[in-house]
Parts: sequence; structure tokens; C-alpha cells
Amino acid sequence: MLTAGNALELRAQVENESCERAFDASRARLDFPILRHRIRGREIAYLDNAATTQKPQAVIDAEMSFYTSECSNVHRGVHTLSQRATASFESSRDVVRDFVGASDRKEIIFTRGTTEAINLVAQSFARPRLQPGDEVLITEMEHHSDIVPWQLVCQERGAVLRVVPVTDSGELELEAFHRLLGPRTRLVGIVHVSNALGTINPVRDVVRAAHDRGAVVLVDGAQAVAHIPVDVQELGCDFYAFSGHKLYGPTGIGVLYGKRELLESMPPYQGGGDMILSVTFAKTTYNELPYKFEAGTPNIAGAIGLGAAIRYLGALPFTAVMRHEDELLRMATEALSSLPGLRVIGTARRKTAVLSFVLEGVHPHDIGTIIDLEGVAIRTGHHCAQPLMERFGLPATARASFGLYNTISDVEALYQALQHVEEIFR
Ligand code: 7TS
Repeated sequence: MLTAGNALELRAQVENESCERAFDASRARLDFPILRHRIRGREIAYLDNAATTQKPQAVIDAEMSFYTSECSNVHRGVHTLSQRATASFESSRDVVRDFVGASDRKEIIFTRGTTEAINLVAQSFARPRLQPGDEVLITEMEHHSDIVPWQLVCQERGAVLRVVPVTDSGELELEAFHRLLGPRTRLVGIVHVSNALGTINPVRDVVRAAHDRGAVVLVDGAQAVAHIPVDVQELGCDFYAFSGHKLYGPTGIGVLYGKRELLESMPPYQGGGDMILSVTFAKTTYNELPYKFEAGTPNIAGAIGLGAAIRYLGALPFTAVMRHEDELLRMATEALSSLPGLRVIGTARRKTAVLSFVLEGVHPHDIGTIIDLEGVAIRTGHHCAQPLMERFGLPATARASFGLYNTISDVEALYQALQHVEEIFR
């Protein structure tokens, strides 16, 4: 039955679809100065976006503007420059809060990146809570930065690290997940989008099941934020970590989102300036959130650059950008699959932005080196996911990963360069 409520919803949906703005990747490409450079006389086909993305002029300008007109330390100066720097830095926090749908700016902690964000949770949340025999549950497709911090803390506390296996197509074995989620599971660590397979995990369902069992969930969003919409309240996750540099922002800046009541209950991760209210040799009282977790002078320019990156993305029609990236992935998968001896690794039903493959008889490093001669930049190796490589019985894969500025020409360049690899090795 069409009620007033769902009629409104339906109309909003129809309007959304009809208003969806077009996205022109070739035009967006012009916003990224590095892509004007040529490598060995050829336009760069930059297909290593999962490692890091290129930066638009708006981000470069924002960092430059901080250093040329605002450079000063934050939170501690009464002078004009310090006030300007503080205002810019803190306004980036608001931009991030809106971007991930957090309800409170106190829930947004600036870190160096995803890795530091996960280590913060491992050390400040898990370490004081884990008892011998407690369990941390992660998946076989985690990046090393969502494995090793848990190993460290489990070893120290006598807790057990359990791992949800993945299927041959690179999807989570959900039955195994439900089986492994037990009364001793205290925390679940799960990657939103796999950097080595491109799989999009059903995070909302995982969170719901984990919460039913009383476990908290940390989501590694490093590969998700640039490619799919992320709303932490909708996902329901307790922690969400990501890096600025994979989101068209600067390196050395990242974010930990955490639910306020959990962050309030956690001790500081590091001690130093800015994270205190008062210090005496007898006793120190800590600053309020988010500063409790931001010891020392932060990466001010980086945070401002990240704010600019999110604003840049926000000005693009995101649905159309997603559609464009999905289309590139589909075309690239189809084209590469037609090459003899090429096998795609990671064929999950829900995927984004990543195409991993192996070519029979050719080491991935040789593929990467040869196609670099034609200006095609991809990543080869274990992608910091060695347990996943082992699961597939491979030492490494070649990985093409897409960003908003990639075009069909990049896919063609990749395909042609791989044909040349074939010719050399056959
Ligand atoms: N988690 C995932 C899923 C990642 O892909 C990466 C980086 C990290 C965590 C760590 O992020 P960082 O910014 O703290 O280093 N992944 C990759 C990659 O796939 N190639 O180079 C870095």
C-alpha cells in the first residue's frame, strides 16, 4: 500500500534519480596537476589509487594557504594567526563529522592514518578490557594494520585471535562468522572494502550480530570512504578508521571515529601537550574529547588539507562518481578476463574500485615493471595482506585500482600494456 510516508520516500527517490548530475571524469582529471605530467612521453594511467590517491589543486592550495597565511600552532595562542589556524583546523573536524555522519564533533579524533587509529583502539580500548581467554574476531581479508595490532594486544593479555575465512570468490563466509562470534568475543575488526580484492563487506549485518553478542565493532574504512557512502550511525559501528591520503587528501592525517561513551571510557593513547587539563607531578587530569587522544602538535596542515579534500568530493555528484568507478571496474574486468592466462582474484558480488589478477607464468612484479614502461602504474605484491595471499595460494597479485579521475583511456592503456606482457612471455 502506498502510504503518505512511503509516497514521500518514493518521490524523493524519483527526484533524486532525475536530478542526478552527470560526472565528467576527464574534466575532473584536470583538477589533479600531477596527471598532466607525462611518463616516457605518455599520459600517466594512474591505477594505484588503493595505495594512495592523487591530490586535487584545492587540497594543495589549502595546505599552501595554511603555510603562507595562517601558519601557527593550534589551541594555545591568543594571537591572530593561532586563532586562524585553530579555526581552520577545527572546521575540518566538522567537515569530517558531517562526511561520516557522526552526531558529535567530539567523536572525531585526528590520527596519522588508519594504522594509528586501529592501534589507538587496540591499546586504549582493548588492552585494558581483554581478559585471558577473551576473543578478538577479525577476517582473513584484513590488511596487516587490522591484524598485527590485535596480535600484539592478544599476546599481551592472553586473549585469542580468531579469523573468519573467505570464500573462493573473496566473500566473507558468513556462516563461519556467526559460528565464530561467541560469548567470549569482545571485539570484531572488519575491513569495509578489501584493498586486495575489492570486496564490500556487509558491515551493517556484522555490526548487528556482534552487538547482539555484546561485542564492539571496529571498521577499517581505508578503502571505503573514497568509493562508497559511509554513515557511521547507519552502520552502527563503534569505531571507524580511515586515512586522508586514500581520499584525495594529504598523507600523515587520518581519522578515528568512535562512539562518544566508548571514547569517554578509554584512557589516553599517548601523553603530552594538548591532551591535558592540568599537570602536577602528583596528578594529571586529561582534556575532554577529542583532545584527550590528540597528544602533541597535530598535523595541522594535513587536517586542513583533508577538510579541503572532503569539500572537493562533496562538490561532485557522488552517486555519478560511484557509477563511473563501477563502470570502469566492470569494463576492466571484462577486458582483462579475455586475456589468455589471466585470472581475476576477487569476484565477490559486491565490489568496488579494485581489480586484482594474476597472469599464468608471469610474476606480478614483472607485470608491474613492464607496464610501467608504458606509463601504466599499478601495484604488485602481497598488498599488506599476506594471510589472504596464502589463502589463495599466491605470493602476490597485480592490482589495478580506480579513482574518480580514471577514464576508459586508462583501462585501454592497461589492457594494451598487458597484451604486450603476454607477447613478451609467450
Ligand atoms: N587498511 C586498509 C584496508 C588499507 O588498504 C590500508 C593501506 C591500511 C589499512 C593502512 O592505511 P595507512 O594509511 O595507515 O597506511 N593500504 C595500502 C595498499 O593497499 N597499498 O598501499 C597501502
